[in-house]
Amino acid sequence: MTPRFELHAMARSGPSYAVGLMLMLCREPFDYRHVDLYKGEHRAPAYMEKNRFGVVPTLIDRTDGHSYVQSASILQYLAEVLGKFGGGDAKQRAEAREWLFWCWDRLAPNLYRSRGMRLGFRQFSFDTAHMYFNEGSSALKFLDEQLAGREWLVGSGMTVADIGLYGVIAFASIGGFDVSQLPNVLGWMKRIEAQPGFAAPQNCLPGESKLVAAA
Ligand SMILES: N[C@@H](CCC(=O)N[C@@H](CS)C(=O)NCC(=O)O)C(=O)O
Repeated sequence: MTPRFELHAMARSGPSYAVGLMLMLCREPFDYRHVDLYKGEHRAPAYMEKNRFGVVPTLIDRTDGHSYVQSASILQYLAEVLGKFGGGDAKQRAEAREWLFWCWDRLAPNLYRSRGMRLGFRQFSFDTAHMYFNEGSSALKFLDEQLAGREWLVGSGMTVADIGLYGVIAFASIGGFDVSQLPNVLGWMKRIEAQPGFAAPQNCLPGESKLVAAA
């Protein structure tokens, strides 16, 4: 059977991973289309028609063919239409959104820029690199404090807030961040990793296009 969703993404991209992980945790099969950023496929007119921002990921819902973009928004869309990991009520859904907004404000840019520099994709002056690293470290420390005495970021179960932030933090070590020094973050990560359907980045999205990548 043709799966409902088609994910256009790249395996080593954190926001792509977060959406792939959500689909796996929801046990939702999806077709996977590899977008080769190195070849500039994300800037090709056909792709830009699906994603005006020219970035991965893009999720197509074949119910009506609409393209959904921006990983945090995609996670919330999936939570809504699949009825999973959205939060128990309107307040919890708002809280999950707050964490996702915070993630793309304070956490993800600092972690990804530090990672991009280490991998040689981005070049920054010493001071700028230092600023991204310090701000990323402060965001992780804040998260560790917020998780003290809590199992999940929102309410008493896993939500898209946990999945979205996990997708970013799973790549933190490549940026030079040491989460082993953050006991509450570490425990929270282990709880996510223990969920049925969980897949680590290397097992979640393939390096090439694949039909029905998840079952
Ligand atoms: N906020 C966006 C970030 C997407 C993003 O920056 N993706 C990167 C890969 S990790 C990308 O496509 N970069 C290509 C570019 O910026 O040209 C999301 O969450 O979807």
